[in-house]
Amino acid sequence: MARMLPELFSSSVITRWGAGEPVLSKRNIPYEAECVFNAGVAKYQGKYVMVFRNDYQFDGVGGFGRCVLGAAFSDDGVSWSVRRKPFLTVEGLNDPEITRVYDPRLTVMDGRCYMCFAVDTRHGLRGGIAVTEDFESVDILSLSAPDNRNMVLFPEKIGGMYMRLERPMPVYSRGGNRFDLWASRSPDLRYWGDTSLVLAVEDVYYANDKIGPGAPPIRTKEGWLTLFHAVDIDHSRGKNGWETSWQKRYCAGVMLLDLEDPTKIRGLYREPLIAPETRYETDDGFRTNVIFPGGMIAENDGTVKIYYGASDTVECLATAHVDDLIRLCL
Ligand code: BMA
Repeated sequence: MARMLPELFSSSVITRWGAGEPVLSKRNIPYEAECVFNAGVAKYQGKYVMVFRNDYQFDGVGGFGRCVLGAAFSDDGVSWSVRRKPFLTVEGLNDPEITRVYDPRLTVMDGRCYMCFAVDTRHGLRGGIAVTEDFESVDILSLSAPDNRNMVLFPEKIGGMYMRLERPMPVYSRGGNRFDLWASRSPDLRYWGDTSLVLAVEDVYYANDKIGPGAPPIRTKEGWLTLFHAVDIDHSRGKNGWETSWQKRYCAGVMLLDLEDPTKIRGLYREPLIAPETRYETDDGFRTNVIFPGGMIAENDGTVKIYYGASDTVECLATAHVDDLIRLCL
């Protein structure tokens, strides 16, 4: 496919696992699956755990009849063994308002695995926070007011409060699809408030549409290493992927947030961290040119594993050294 303009490139600190081959795709799933992507990943009880989104039953135009969350486990973060049944479905949520559940993000805190996720409901999009012990059932702790999603939890209390990043969608006041990245605090993961703006779309030069959180942040000596997604749109691009009218591009960006007050940005890398470049990212798939980072694992040797959905179709992995990621931001 011809390159999109303006041309955007990944940082040279990024190495794609398998030269951009997926670490998880429909081929790995023991039940009906089509697009397997936008996963949350964490280390939990000595294993890597991944909760991924699986869209299937393509309607031939722009959507899928079904969307479920599946669970997979791994000893090395690369080879995954997928649980035989989906982990969470709309039916499993047992709430007639909810019509779709998607985009899971995992954070381990105090030995428990928390999952943020998005739901479409009959009255708007909501961001949820749940906790699971066994990846078979969840207890829902909170559901936001609509429209809000892309929530991620920090892995510890900060100043005595839980914190999350989130992306509300103010359709009137921002002039359409211009959405920014915000943070809120909570004493108990249930009641959220004290909300403030962290990063606005106009501060990301390679985005002209919207931004939002990506993977849950990880603590480094220089600040909270934080990924986000950043979207640009150009209506002259024409159709890309199987979808009939896809004209957006999603990149992964990186910033460092202040350790004591993560509503303050300590450093922001001005260029994309990961831009769509490989075959799975630009040519193959439902919505091409989408990099959607959802998981980040800091290894003891300084390697950071970054998991991202590619083209809303497969799940890929990139690595970088934590010092290089910090250096980009400062
Ligand atoms: C967003 C979400 C993501 C998806 C992205 C690109 O609005 O639906 O799950 O990856 O669009 O299609």
